[in-house]
Amino acid sequence: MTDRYAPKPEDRFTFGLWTVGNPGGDPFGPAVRPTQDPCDLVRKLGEIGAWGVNLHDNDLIPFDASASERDTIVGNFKAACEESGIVVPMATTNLFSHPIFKDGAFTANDPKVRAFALRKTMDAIDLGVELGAKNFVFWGGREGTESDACRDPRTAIQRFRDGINFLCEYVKDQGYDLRFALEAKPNEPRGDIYFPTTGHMLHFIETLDHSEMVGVNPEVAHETMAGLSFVHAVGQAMEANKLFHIDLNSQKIGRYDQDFRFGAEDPKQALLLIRLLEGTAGGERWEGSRHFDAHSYRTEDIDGVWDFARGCMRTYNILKERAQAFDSDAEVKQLTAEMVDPAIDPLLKDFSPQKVEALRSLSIDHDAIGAAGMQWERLDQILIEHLLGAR
Ligand code: GLT
Ligand code: MN
Ligand code: MN
Repeated sequence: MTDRYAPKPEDRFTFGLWTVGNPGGDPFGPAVRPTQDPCDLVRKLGEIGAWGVNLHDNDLIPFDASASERDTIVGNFKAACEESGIVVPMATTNLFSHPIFKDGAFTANDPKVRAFALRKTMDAIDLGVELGAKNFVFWGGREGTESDACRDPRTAIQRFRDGINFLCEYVKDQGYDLRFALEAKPNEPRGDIYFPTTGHMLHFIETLDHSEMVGVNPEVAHETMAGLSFVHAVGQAMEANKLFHIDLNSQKIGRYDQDFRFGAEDPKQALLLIRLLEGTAGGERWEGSRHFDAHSYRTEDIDGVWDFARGCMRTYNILKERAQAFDSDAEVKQLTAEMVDPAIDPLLKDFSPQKVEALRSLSIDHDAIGAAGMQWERLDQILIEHLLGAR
């Protein structure tokens, strides 16, 4: 019997080398799993049905590697990807682990640090393009403060803009086909990180010299840490044509960045997210990678890591089926049918003095409208029943 939830290449599921390779260390204890060879990770990803793998420069190439060591490592990695049918759709730079970045990379006060960050990122861009990446992520984990006495936040924003503008020009100058995706996070590892939410990033992007090359990479856990609706953030990014990449995982509100298995904490929100991405309620399907930026619990050994990875993909496909069932439910269609009033709708946009008059002369029974129930309780119960497989 075929498993209808089995991942297929067209599902476009991707994992980071840093996700399935996460050895389980945390601020209170060391690694609990052995370091895995990136080529082995890629082979295993191919085996379990993933489509792609994403990486930071230093997930593959050690920070201090020589040019010839780098070339050997990259050659072996490319061969492993080809053998396994795995692509590399996204790459990024590690601008957070080395102590030089302890007070930021592009926003650091020391120009030498900012120069080092630009150099390292250009190298990582070259690597990403060599591996076939079309998206390049910027997660500024160290771009923030504990004490704002050290820097005017306006200066930090200007420096970050200078850095991204410089790198956009680098990409153009090299003739690369590459876009940037900016990833927000409110805090951790810094006390506060600049551009804490996807909304902040969306505004910042509009101030760039080549804003058309730059979009966002929202992450479930990061938006949830900020206490915000991930579905709304992704919806706003999609509406602006700025959803370039997405980090799927799960997270309890108000905690550290948990990066749990997709769907583990809030399956209802995960279903609503998939509904948006897959366009089951109407609207265009989003065609990018379904990237899992998550890792296995620290309680697990290597087998548990692959249970985790299979679980991310399986939950996505189960919830996709549930979202399709919900949106083809006749009662849902009836409850959510768009209310159209040809006499009123044209008055609601494109100002004219005549429309002001027409709006003022409309007869609207506000008390009757205010008294009528919306039936969203009924609608949400139907959603829950689809989610639980009871309908
Ligand atoms: C790091 C972070 C993630 C980012 C990765 C890309 S690195 O694991 O926690 O949210 O997406 O830099
Ligand atoms: Mn992320
Ligand atoms: Mn995270």
